[in-house]
Amino acid sequence: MSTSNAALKAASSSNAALNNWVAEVASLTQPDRIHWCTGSDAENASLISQMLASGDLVKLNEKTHPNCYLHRSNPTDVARVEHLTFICTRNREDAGPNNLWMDPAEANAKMDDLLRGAMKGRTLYVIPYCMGPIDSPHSRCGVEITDSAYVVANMRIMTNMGEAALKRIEREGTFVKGLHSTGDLDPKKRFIMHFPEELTIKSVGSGYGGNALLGKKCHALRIASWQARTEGWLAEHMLIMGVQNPQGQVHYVAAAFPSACGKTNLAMMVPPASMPGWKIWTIGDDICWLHVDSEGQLRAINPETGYFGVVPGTNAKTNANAYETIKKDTIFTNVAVTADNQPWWEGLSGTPALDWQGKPYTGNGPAAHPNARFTVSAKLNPAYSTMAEAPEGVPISAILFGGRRREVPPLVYQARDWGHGVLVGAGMASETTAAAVGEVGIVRRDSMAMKPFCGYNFGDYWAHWFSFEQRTQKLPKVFHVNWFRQDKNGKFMWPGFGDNLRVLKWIFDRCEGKVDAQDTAIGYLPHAKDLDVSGLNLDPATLEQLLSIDASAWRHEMADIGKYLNDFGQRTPERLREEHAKVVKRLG
Ligand code: GTP
Ligand code: SPV
Ligand code: MN
Repeated sequence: MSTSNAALKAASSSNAALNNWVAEVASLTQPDRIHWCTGSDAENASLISQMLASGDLVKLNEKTHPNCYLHRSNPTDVARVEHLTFICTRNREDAGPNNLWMDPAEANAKMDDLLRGAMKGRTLYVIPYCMGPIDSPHSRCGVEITDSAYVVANMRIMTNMGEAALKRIEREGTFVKGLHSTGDLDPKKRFIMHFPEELTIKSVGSGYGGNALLGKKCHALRIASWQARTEGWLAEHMLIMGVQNPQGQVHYVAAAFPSACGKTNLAMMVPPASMPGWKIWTIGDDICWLHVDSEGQLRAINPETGYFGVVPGTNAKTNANAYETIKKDTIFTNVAVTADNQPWWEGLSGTPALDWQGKPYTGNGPAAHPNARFTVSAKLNPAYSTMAEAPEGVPISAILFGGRRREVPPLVYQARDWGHGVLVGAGMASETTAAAVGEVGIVRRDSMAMKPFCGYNFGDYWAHWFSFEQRTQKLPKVFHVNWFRQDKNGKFMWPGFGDNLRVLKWIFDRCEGKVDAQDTAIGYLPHAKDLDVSGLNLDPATLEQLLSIDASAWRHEMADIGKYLNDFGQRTPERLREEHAKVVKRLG
């Protein structure tokens, strides 16, 4: 069958640019069929049964986990691949030392070679999607072309996918182009390429999460951060949550933690029993688009409609809301299963029968992959806030930065002002996790938790953050948190999870101007008496350690940050060096 004819016949949009692009891609990739996704229930049901037949999905126990499925990815394809992810700008400097770079012409040629004939025997799916509420001026649309039914099923949960998005694209005329093929899963032929100047993404050779669901990290962070810089807003790797006190007052908080460092858990947390009347509302768990409104208020929307969350560790104690949420209508990727076909992972009781690769579990190593994930609609979360659908977004009172650090950063501290806050975010570091391929537990700088996701030079990005001082007088307060301090025996010193609300309460009170703080060289720290530890079995010495700073360790930290800032040469804003110098001076 002639695919170019098929493409033209299948054209089902009034946008000529979109039809032409689909036809072009079809003639390059040579699919057997073209399917324009509508997002309907019937379409989803048909894709699911197709994937059950092909073995791409396994049905889980219908009694305990209704409408839940397991996808086992290729064992070489279980996480993001930062070493194969490129930003392809005309000028290399625009991508910056924080990104891998390739010349756009070279990258396009390389990808076209890999894509030629890649969809033979397969269906080419056209997925129109909208990141953000369908009626929000702050939302942005894209179209992903993929040959993976798993990608379609996930994009349906994670984005506003289908007819409404296509209508908006036809009305606006603009969209981000994302071309994805699973290829043959050969890691040597795997690349995730971004062309921010062309608003285009090309991804080949992986079917996994952030590599393949192009609306997520590729569009909503790498391409969107580029657009945001030109248009005057921010696209960030942040959760968004509402914190409500017993009097019913709500402050919205956005928090940037690196991958697998606690965003989903914080955004969905259940308050501890000793804090009655407090309530948490989830707006988003991974991505946040921030803009200044006409009153000068910084507001946030969540561009996603679902969660692609880390499964291991999730249980009724750590994250009861997530645990409840993923009991139905969930796609699990790379979890283990029990003898009666329930999904299983480390952190649950019971025993796994088959590991994440579907092999009998022998007791060696984890049964679920450490980066096993759930995909589930945000609306199933008991803490879901309908404000997640507000076209204008929610007003942000505080921004949190945080990493996974055994030592150095205290439990919480507050930046003196926005300028100092930019330094705190830029200087952030965290231990690497299983969310990306590579060694785990290595401390690295991860500015604003955007190291893998900023689509342009970090130097320019920091300058863009500073520019918000000129855009408004009403900027949120900035904090740094660290739930991951360890004692000499490698034990976490802070209980974390729901008990993190104790820290949020202090932050809440700082926003209200209700509590004072210790003025230290690195910023404002809580007085021990102001942190509510009632009902916690925390010895005073541990608390003291969590809330103090070691000047010598901090001098090292600041020296290391100074070196890091120098890596960006001329592009590092002078202002950032000044903020850095101020802290160095205060440390003496
Ligand atoms: P991405 O989806 O990769 O961006 O990650 P995330 O930031 O949403 O991380 P998530 O909330 O899924 O947490 C990842 C891991 O950190 C899980 O194994 C959690 O159990 C663990 N974790 C989360 N919060 C805490 C905490 O407060 N304390 C401790 N000790 N571990 C935590
Ligand atoms: C992350 O790695 O930060 C994730 C998962 O949220 S992925 O979608 O694979 O990027
Ligand atoms: Mn993430």
